[in-house]
Amino acid sequence: MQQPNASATTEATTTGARLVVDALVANGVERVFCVPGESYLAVLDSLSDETAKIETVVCRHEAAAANMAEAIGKLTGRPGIALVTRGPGATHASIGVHTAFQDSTPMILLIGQVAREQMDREAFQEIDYRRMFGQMAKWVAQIDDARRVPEYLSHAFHVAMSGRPGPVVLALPEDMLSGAIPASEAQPIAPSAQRVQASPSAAQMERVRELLAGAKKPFVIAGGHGWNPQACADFQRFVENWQLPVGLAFRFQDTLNNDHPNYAGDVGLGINPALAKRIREADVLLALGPRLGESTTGGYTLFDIPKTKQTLIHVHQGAEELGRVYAADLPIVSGLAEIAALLAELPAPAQPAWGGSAAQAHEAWHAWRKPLPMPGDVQLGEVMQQLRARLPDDAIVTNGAGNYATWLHRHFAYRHFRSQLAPTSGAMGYGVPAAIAAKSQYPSRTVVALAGDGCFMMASSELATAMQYGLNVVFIVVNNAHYGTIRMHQERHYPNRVHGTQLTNPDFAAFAQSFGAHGEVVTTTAQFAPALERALTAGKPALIEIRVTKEASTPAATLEQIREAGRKMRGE
Ligand SMILES: Cc1ncc(C[n+]2csc(CCOP(=O)(O)OP(=O)(O)O)c2C)c(N)n1
Repeated sequence: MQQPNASATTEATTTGARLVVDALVANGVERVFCVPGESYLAVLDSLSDETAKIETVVCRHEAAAANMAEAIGKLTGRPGIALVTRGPGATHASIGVHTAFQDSTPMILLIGQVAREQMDREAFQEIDYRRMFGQMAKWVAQIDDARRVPEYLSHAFHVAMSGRPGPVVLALPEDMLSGAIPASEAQPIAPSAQRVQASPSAAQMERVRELLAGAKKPFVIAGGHGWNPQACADFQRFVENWQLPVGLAFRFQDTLNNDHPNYAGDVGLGINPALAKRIREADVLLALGPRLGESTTGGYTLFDIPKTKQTLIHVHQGAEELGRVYAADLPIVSGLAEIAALLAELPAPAQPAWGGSAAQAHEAWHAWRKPLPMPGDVQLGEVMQQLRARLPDDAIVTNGAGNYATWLHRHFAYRHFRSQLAPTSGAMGYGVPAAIAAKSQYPSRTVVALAGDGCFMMASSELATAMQYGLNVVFIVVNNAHYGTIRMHQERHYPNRVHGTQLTNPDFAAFAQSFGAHGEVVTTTAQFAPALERALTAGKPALIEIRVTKEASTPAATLEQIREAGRKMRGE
């Protein structure tokens, strides 16, 4: 007698969760960062079958998990993956998505969503992520049909890495993840996604050559996401052949070795006035990769809007970014590796009219790097130079937002591609998780997280994550017992009316020790180098608290001077 449904009972089944994990494996994902939630238990369960291929790094806060995924995207050029629960988890994680968007970083945020049958009732922790992340993500989708998981994941990887890279958010309804479906009905898993980028045309390259060859005072600003070691090497060859001075866009200071004789400094917040002058006076400007956003243009003051005085060649990976603020004379949509390879071969004039200007610009950078004396017993500029002298060239140094970072940007020199992890979005709380992610990705590289006391406390619970996974990051906390950047603005606009910027802090060394990490305090410049040595050789995560005075507001100004400058500005 024939058995009813014999084939159905024996047919292999799969789940949405299994297909999600299969797609991660197919894309070579090595680790995911998460805070668990009941909404995506099925994904955790599938991940538990793949521990040989994918490490699950469990974090203490979703902001940190998302920042870690973002940092992996910055470091590797392939999307970092964060997994969070619905509502509260997704809202916490949103800062990492915002940073990935502003920094053009490939990243995928996977969110457990309420079950399909509960949707649109404002069920427990329900959010419509398409609306929530609409402006913040490059693409947001919800996968309602488990059979189509392979298609959505493949698209997510492609979108995150291609054109102008960015974050993708995928909402995964709980029952879609856990319900069994016949394996034969599911789409096959796509092969690993490839980055899709345009290349410039031969005519465009010829025009680049003509414009540069006709220049008297050309200048290059390089940066943006999308470089790789080969692209950087090609770029270096190009600027050497053409003897061009090079500035690096805000927080993309590791695109060219800063010790290179053509390096002119960073084009970011607190720019060297001599460099700003050089850029303003340039006749041909090649912007290679950066967006020319607010921080790279001195708050949109470096160039005329919409038509720059300089002949502008703007190369960007996304067409939508060209002409956004500045109407370029020669806009080029291209991947950076693609154009760098062609630039390396671009025939250069034997005796360029601007010969010697790169050397002058580099000299000016050296002068700018010399630390100025600051109030108090710790000279942060010298500390940054000591840090540079002790760290290997490929060490990764991370930071978040705060005036403390201006000493790093000004006095430290980045010598290796992707040795800087810092948010152009200006997000506090980034440096600590980014450093932990970097150490998990490159265990043999030295990783240092520089943070202000405010910045550090936004992610300090992740010390537990560093301990849990044996990730020996050195955390340096510059403690001035206030939100110094905001106090600076406060003194400038509302002199002597200090409100909402004071902080009472823990004993940071004891705090680190309570996690089992090494911790110590530095109160003079001379104490830093030996403390760094002990931290680097502690054999466990280590924290150095550097106590500085509030008066040391920026590398060039005291609070008192800022207050006075504010008064003058208002004509008081
Ligand atoms: C997530 C986030 N919240 C608030 C701000 C606004 N903000 C910018 S810098 C800053 C103070 C940073 O303080 P701290 O880390 O102690 O560094 P400091 O400026 O004192 O060197 C604040 C509150 C921000 N950029 N990011």
